Amino acid sequence: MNNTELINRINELKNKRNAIILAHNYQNVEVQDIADITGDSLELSRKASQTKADVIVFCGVSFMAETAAILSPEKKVLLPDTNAGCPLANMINAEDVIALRKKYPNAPVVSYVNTSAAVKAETDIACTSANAIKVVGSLKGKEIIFIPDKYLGTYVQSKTPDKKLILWEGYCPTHLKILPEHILELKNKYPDAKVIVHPECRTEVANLADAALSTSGMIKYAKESNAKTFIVGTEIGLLHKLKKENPEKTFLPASNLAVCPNMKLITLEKILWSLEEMKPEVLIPKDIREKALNSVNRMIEIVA
Ligand code: CIZ
Repeated sequence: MNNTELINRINELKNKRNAIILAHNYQNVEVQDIADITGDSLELSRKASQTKADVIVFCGVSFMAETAAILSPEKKVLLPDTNAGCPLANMINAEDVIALRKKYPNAPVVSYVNTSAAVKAETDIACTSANAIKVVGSLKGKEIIFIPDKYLGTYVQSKTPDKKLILWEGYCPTHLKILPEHILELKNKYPDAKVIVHPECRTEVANLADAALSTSGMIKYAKESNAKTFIVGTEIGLLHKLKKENPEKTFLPASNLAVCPNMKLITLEKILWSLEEMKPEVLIPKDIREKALNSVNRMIEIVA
């Protein structure tokens, strides 16, 4: 089947199943183009939960599909490739969180959305890169356990000096591929360009940026800025949406190496198979889902 045939068949099945297709900002271009909604993981999961769809096809990685399942227990959530995991999320498990709590009994646990449902179930409150500073700032007490991304944690710490964050040694291998020399080289060539990077980047990279922002934050910044050229330090999939929404502006990837191999596992063929067979389904045990929902809802209450 060629792409047009694949897309026609996907659309037929999508209507038959009353399904909605969500694509994360880091997805393959052709997947973003057929999605009903594109965005960051929380935005996608929240918007999908407000629809009447019976089925969510989540084109992203597993923790994102789990977040959708946490917020939409009455819907069937499909992740077209079960190998689409997240190395950062896999760097911490529920037992690690329990051990951290024992070591720091008075410190609340904030977990970045890039964690499994089982980890979220053991934490007090979730956060995204867009709201982490607000979430941390809302908590009482000085010591706060922040998991699992040490670079996002370091960035949040720099913005919340009255708190003491206890960090976990987690990192995103894709964002670590962006090096300070990549930014400096491009900045040298395009001195008027604005540098926007994701806070999962190395601290030396974040320190060179005009702004460290989530993917949704970068989309907003690019739209509102008067600058004509942007050096973008995140997974290169985001450039598709930036270019589409701002055709008169230029977006340069900080590094072409910043490609998440897990995100790119989702293809049109796999979306079609998923809709044909109605699997692989994301299933979360009820007790874990309910506890994880508490930590997600606490975040939503703070940022809503
Ligand atoms: O929450 C998300 O979608 C992630 C992992 C990144 C972002 O900034 O959108």
